[in-house]
Amino acid sequence: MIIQSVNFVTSAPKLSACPDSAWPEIAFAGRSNVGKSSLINTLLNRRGLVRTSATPGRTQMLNFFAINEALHFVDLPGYGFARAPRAVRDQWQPMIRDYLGRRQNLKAVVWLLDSRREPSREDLQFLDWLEEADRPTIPVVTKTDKLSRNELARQLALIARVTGLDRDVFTLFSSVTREGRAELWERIEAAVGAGSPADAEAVDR
Ligand SMILES: Nc1nc2c(ncn2[C@@H]2O[C@H](COP(=O)(O)OP(=O)(O)OP(=O)(O)O)[C@@H](O)[C@H]2O)c(=O)[nH]1
Ligand SMILES: [Mg+2]
Repeated sequence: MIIQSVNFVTSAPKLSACPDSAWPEIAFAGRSNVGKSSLINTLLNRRGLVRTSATPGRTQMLNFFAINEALHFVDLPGYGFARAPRAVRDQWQPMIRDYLGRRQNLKAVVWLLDSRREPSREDLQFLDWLEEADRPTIPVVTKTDKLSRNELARQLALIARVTGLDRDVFTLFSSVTREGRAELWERIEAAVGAGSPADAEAVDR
């Protein structure tokens, strides 16, 4: 995909506040600090577009971005941030489950796991919700630059075992080295269903 325009659209606190749009939509989910915002910025070649921060859990809403006036990316609020205020945590689960279960134009969820961590109870719960909602899922392992190839192979085996997924389903990604960027774009384009083979090769590198 050649990226001609990227615009922030809105932050929605619940499903009913999401943009009324027929554009296909791709959501990005994972625990707080897993690297969602960094990954979206890397995909879009826009360094500061999606706010990345060292303070986990700041983004508590569904953040919509318009790509080429044809596609929405949604940065979902991260889970696993125990210190968020109680009221915020109580709202999070119904908001996310509503969105996953009922958002019509949602084509796939890019699900991020940190390469250095064992998947948590919350990661596995989120995977259950994706399966319940019957959403196409694109699993990604992030921050691969932080591990040696040996360590990465070991972690990938652990992640595959704990999630019950085949290790080949994970795209390895780094926002530092940009490893995995082209592969992830291909998977996103396949999910959106837009891509002729020519389109897929035109990924903006
Ligand atoms: N080395 C390395 N650091 C990364 C990578 N991706 C993200 N980070 C760092 O990890 C921290 C969290 O990244 P974010 O992209 O803000 O993570 P997030 O999932 O959006 O976090 P929340 O919005 O708080 O849930 C930041 O300090 C990033 O610079 C990566 O691929 N490699
Ligand atoms: Mg973020």
